[in-house]
Amino acid sequence: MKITAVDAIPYSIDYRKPLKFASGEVHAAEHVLVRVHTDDGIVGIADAPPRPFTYGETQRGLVAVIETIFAPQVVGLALNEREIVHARLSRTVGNPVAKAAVDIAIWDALGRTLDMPVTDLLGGYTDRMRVSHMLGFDTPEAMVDEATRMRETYGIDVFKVKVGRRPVSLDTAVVRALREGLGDDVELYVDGNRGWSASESAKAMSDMADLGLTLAEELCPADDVLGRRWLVGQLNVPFVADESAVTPAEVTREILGGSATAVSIKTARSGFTGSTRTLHLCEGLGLEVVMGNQIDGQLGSTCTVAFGSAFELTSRRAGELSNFLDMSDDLLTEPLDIRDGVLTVRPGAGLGVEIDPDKLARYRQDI
Ligand code: MUC
Ligand code: MG
Repeated sequence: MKITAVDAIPYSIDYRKPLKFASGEVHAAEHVLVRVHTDDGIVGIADAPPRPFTYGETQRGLVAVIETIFAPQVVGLALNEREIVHARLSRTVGNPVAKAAVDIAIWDALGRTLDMPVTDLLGGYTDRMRVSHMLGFDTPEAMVDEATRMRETYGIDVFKVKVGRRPVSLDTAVVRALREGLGDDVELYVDGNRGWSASESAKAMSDMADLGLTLAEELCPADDVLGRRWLVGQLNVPFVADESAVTPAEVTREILGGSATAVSIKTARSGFTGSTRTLHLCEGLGLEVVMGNQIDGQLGSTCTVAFGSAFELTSRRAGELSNFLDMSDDLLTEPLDIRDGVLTVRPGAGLGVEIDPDKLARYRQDI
């Protein structure tokens, strides 16, 4: 049960089509595979997707901080000493994706050691989540076509629409076209990645008031403290804190400050341990939560569905679980399968998935 080594392996897999949004764009999954080895010969895995435009972490930075700072802090600990792991990693400010991957790989190793699925260790509430698909910037026609294809092929009927361009009419036209093209049965919500000002956000939400949106996420920066509070106070849908509220302390600050009324939980940046803490805080505060997507591959999406299915509150809403569909390939031996708009948890010990060694050899960038 003792951790003997932690590897951080950079790899790159191209996207078939890039995902574009207000704070950046992603053309390739330049991620890091993290492996935690134990003295029993168990190997736990996790994916670390750097998002430089959001958190300042890069692929090379992830490898460096894991190898030089975090690995030495956890080697020698037992897999079940998770609170000690959390306390040691928390000494370092920032680096959320690097810490999350180390945490998740330890949970996976623990599940494999105990021969139990991680989702059952976490909570075991259900074994599935409805899927929400995230639509990146494009023309109204292309975005309606993509949503239609997702509905026809995978049964997905919940869509998060990226907004935050200028003029705001570029995006409000897209959301209107989606509502008209897909009808009233689909759920639509918007995510601005801080692209608009508070007044632009208010104008856009008022222009879209007849479109039945269910959530608005990070439309303007939380650092525009009074503007954001003014905006959130006038909306009649929950306002989701995503990149502004990564830790429980940040959630507390943003919610009590009136900057948000709901929270996006992303296992890619708070692991299973941090995500559990945030979730329980949200329960205590009576907040809605969304299981978000950090533009995850299949391993990351496996983690999101394992966590989201484990708890009642996280499984209420559709989770953002489908962006891996835009990747040209993946590392898993068996691809994830979205059917009838649902992704089920993989049965089996730990996360229940395996890395294909040939694919890792093809895509790794360190040899
Ligand atoms: C999201 O919900 O914002 C885009 C940037 C990022 O860090 O995550 C994605 C999705
Ligand atoms: Mg977001």
